[in-house]
Amino acid sequence: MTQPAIAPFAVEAARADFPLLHQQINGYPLAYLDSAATSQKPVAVLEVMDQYYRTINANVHRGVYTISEAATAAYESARREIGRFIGARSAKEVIITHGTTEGINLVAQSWGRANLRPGDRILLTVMEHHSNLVPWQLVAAQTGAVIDYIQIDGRGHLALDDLDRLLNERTKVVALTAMSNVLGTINPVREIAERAHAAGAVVLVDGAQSIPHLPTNVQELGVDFLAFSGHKMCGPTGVGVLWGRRELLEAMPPFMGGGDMIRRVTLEGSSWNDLPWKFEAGTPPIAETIGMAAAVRYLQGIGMGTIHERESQLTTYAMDVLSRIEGLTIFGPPASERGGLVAFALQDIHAHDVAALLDRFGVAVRAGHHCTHPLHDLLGVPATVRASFYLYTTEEEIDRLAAGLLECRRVFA
Ligand code: 7TS
Repeated sequence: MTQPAIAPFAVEAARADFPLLHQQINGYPLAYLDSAATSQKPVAVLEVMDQYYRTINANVHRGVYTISEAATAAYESARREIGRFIGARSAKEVIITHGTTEGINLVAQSWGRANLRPGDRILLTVMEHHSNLVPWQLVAAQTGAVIDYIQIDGRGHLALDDLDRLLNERTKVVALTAMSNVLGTINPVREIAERAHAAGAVVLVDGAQSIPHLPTNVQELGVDFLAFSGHKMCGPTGVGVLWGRRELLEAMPPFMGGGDMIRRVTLEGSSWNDLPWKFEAGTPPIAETIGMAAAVRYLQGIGMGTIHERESQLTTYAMDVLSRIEGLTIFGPPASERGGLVAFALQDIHAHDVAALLDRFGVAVRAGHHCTHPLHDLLGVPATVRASFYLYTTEEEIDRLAAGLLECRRVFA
């Protein structure tokens, strides 16, 4: 019996959902290859946000009038939808933040200051984005805790042998990215979480790069905190989620003080609201949260498994095409072991020169250290060029990247 053919991914149909993609830049069709920095937004998200502002815009949790109640209902329903998307047991565990960075700072300051003592260890990895390094450096300085780092091996994987050496009863927290924004490495979060828990540590995962691209279930991952951003997953900027285990969140003090996060305030002191509002001081990003839920529905409509498969195809294709360019060095593991991005250096041509020349052909890539100084120190380069893909990326755009790189070599080398 023959296997049923797998339908090819309908990339043109997906592209039709993203108005921004259909424009010319410098006389060429835009090839947007910077989705790891921020993704483009489908009409479904734009329309939901427009509709919110046109019909029910009002502050939440305050008014007793009709449109304020509608805004509150839409905001709370969006929270539940985003929670279900990651397998949260309860919407109480879903804290709306302004993005991944805020979520990690929340845990470092609230959980960290309450739980870390001098000499306690914080375990990070050298491939972390600055937003999963600096908040821990701040809380280490405040509490006297010490940071250890898991190194990476020559293939760009975490050196898990380090775990045996570095994990011990002083390790109170392990914080790591599920997917590197430079190497593309997909980390074995579940295995690390099991080992961290066995040593008595809590585990925070930076899901900024993984949530938009990989199916994720927090119960299966077995972690304690997960932070991610709306804007990298087809949603708007200015909104994100911190998911945390209820027992941990219940025990944590507030991160910021202000309206909405309190139960009662007197001139002598205050008591706190219930979860999740205890951590949501001030007016939340209402339209953005509703937009983020629309992005979740959009991604689910396509299917996270389908998105991951399509990106694997694109990454395999890109690594094949790029590896044929003489003088080009790709950093990180093989295509089968990474998410949809490729960072590279082209001879010793500066990454910014490469990106600027590519822009002349309408090809948008990111150049720089991508907020990972320690990782670039380790790679021994000041900057890399990064092309990153999403469900709307085409092979033709990757071909244009490659053609632009050949032109770079001709111009600069
Ligand atoms: N963690 C990782 C792994 C990231 O890639 C990013 C953003 C963040 C955290 C921070 O997310 P934010 O939404 O709070 O800013 N990464 C990138 C990037 O690679 N290029 O631009 C932003």
